[in-house]
Amino acid sequence: MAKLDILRYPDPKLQTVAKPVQEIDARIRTLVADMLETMYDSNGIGLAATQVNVHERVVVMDVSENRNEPMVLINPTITWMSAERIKGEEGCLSVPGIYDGVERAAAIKVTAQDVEGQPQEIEADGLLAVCVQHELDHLMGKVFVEYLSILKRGRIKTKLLKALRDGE
Ligand code: QAP
Ligand code: CO
Repeated sequence: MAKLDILRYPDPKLQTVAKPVQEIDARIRTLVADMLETMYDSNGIGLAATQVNVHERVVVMDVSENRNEPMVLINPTITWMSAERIKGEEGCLSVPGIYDGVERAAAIKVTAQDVEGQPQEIEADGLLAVCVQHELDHLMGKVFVEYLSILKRGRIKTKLLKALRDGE
C-alpha cells in the first residue's frame, strides 16, 4: 500500500469532474487500498479520488468511533435527499486547518458498488449523510468552501496560498 499526495485547495485540479469507473480491476482495488491508507494516516473521515488527482467516481469513508468501519463507494449516486436540512461543521483534507458550517440534507439514500462490484444501497443521516454529500461534491469538482461567502473563501485562499509559499 502507499500513501498518496492530497491536492490542496485552491488547486484547480480539484475542480475536475470525475468519470464513472468502467471496471473494478486491480488498478481500482489498489487505488481503494491506497486511499484508505491515506485517509487513516491523515486522520480523515472521508476522501474522494479527486483529492488524490484520480478523476474517477471512487470514495472512501470511515465515520466510526474506533476507525475500523471502512466504507467504499464506487460510482455512487444520491437517489433521495430529505427536505430537512442540517448545518454541521465541516473540514477537508484538501483545505487543512479550516472548518466552517455548511447546510446539507439531513438524510439521504445512496446507491453505489462496493469493491467487489456488488450493488449496495445506503441510508444515512447525521455525520455519515454529511460526509457522503461532501465527498460526492468532490467528484463533481466542488469543494465545501464554495458554500461559504466570497469574503470567507477569499480569506481561506489567501491563507492556504501563503502556507504553500512558506512551505506548509
Ligand atoms: C469531510 O473531511 C467531512 O483540516 C471529510 O487539519 C468533514 O476527513 C465531512 C481533516 C467533516 C463531514 C464533516 C481536516 C484532518 C479531515 C483538517 C475530513 C485537518 C486534518 C477532514
Ligand atoms: Co473534502
